[in-house]
Amino acid sequence: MTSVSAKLVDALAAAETVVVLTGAGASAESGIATFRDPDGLWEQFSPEELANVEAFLDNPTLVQGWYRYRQVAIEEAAPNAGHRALTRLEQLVPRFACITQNVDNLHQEAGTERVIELHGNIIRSYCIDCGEPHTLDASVAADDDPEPVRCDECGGLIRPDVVWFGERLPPDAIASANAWARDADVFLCVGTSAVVFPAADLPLEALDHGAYLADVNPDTSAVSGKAQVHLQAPAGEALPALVEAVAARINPEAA
Ligand code: BV8
Ligand code: ZN
Repeated sequence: MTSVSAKLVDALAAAETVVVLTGAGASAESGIATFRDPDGLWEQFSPEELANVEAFLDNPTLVQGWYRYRQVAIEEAAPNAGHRALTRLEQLVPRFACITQNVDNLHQEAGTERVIELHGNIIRSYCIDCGEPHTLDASVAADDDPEPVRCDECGGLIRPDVVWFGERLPPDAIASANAWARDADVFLCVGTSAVVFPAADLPLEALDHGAYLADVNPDTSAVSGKAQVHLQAPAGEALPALVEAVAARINPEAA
């Protein structure tokens, strides 16, 4: 039985506003590779080569192929117990927001209502010239067609609706995320190394505004040392146990 910290359960049970920031680790137990772990995406591919607009314009077929490859993995994946526990936590507390760096749509598929996507969503694509929404058909393997996928309207290149390095985050998403971080009574970091900005500023923003900060990560992240509690366990184990304890605290008769 994963140990849950009594102090964190107290803080969550008493909280008006709970905010969560998730990273690739939250989807690891759904079979989606993280970025920086030993077998992570950045082991095989480099962000410089693939996750920026220059690389895309240099070699659109390669970058489209890489996103199709990830889309296949994401379409085959299902939310894990960690995603589902966050959906339950949202139903237990008065105000809740899940801010995610993930582009895999798994929080939404787990039924979480308020999901703030900081880095976009891999399921959506659009034309870089006319902006027409489009889909990058994951079933078409990259090497089948050397020609990049183009817009039927204007012939422009189709790109995934994700935020690449060097690109501005969606202004409304980052503004909303900062507002929730400042309002948080409890701020939970789940499965993030917290090294990509401005997302990594959010837990610090919450701390500066008096939030109780917790980190759920089997390894040590850039915020573990600043957190009041570090649950060193996989999210799919730590979160169900934690939310169960909070539910029992909030309505003991239901427990
Ligand atoms: C911008 C979408 C400017 C695409 C992504 C300040 C200082 C230094 C650098 C910068 C700075 N400000 C900006 C920068 C540059 C850059 C940046 O931060 N670079 C870093 C690398 C130093 N930031 C940007 O470029 C941003 N844009 O600044 O624009 C601007 C402003 C105005 C106008 C014009 C321009 C854009 C950043 C977003 C890039 N896009 N993703 C795609 O997915 O393809 S980032 C991508 O990588 C993810 O979204 C995520 O954010 C990041 C990966 O981090 P994590 O998700 O945390 O994953 P990671 O693998 O690292 O860690 C996983 C963790 O989980 C580990 O700790 C592991 O232990 C843990 N774990 C594993 N298993 C489990 C687990 N935890 C729980 N349970 C488990 N089972
Ligand atoms: Zn177009």
